[in-house]
Amino acid sequence: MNKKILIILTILAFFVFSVFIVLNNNNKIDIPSITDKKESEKESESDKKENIEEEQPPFLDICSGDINDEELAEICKIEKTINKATKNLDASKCLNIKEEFRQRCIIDILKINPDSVDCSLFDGRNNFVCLSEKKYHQAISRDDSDLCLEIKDKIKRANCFNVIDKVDLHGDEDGDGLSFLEEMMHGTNPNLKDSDGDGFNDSEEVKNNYNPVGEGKINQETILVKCNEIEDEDMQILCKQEMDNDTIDLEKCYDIESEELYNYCLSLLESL
Ligand SMILES: [Ca+2]
Ligand SMILES: [Ca+2]
Repeated sequence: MNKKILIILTILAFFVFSVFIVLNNNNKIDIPSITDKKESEKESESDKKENIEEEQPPFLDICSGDINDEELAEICKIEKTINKATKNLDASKCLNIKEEFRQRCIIDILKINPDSVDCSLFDGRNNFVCLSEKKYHQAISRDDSDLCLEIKDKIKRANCFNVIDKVDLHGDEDGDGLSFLEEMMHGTNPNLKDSDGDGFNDSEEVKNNYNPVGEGKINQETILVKCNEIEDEDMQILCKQEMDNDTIDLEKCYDIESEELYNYCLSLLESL
């Protein structure tokens, strides 16, 4: 008997709860605030056409209406800004996004129209990424691998040749012991065994720390900085935390994940 009453009460409670949810949702839809109404009227007339074309992607569905979760609200804000920036091809909108998410915003626009982005809007790592990605997408959209050589990011440069000319990144066309990817990393000619014509082939020079595209040795001391030599104490700790062998390789500044250390690495590189 008690069990039956319990079941009936549970069903009743569920029913009342469902009705409450439905009514609540209907209220939200049926009674927009006056300002909302005015805004939407204003928008609906002029942007009707645009809105049809600018349908939001499905992931933004969860972002419509009131969001109570702070984290979700933040993500939605970023996604909406990126969505707007890419739709309008307006990279300046990416500046409204936190530094760590800005790169995705820039790249998303570059993928659609590389010519539309002014990379001077961005500084530091974002500027470097913007310039490299811009050249990469320009090269691909124009099917012009000559542009690949102008890409600053060496790995991206190799990928550019791989996509346009179908070059095998691990192949060794000139038989000098360096793969295509390695040739790109060292700035050597992948079709020439001895890029600088000094009588020593590229891989021999690289192995022995000689400059394969110029005179003399690569001076390791000028491109490596020991963490202990850094005067700024915080930076010294950061350096030890992030670097293998307690050493910053200035040639690899762009691979450093910490924004702070990355900027410091660049400042050292520029001071050489
Ligand atoms: Ca080679
Ligand atoms: Ca040589």
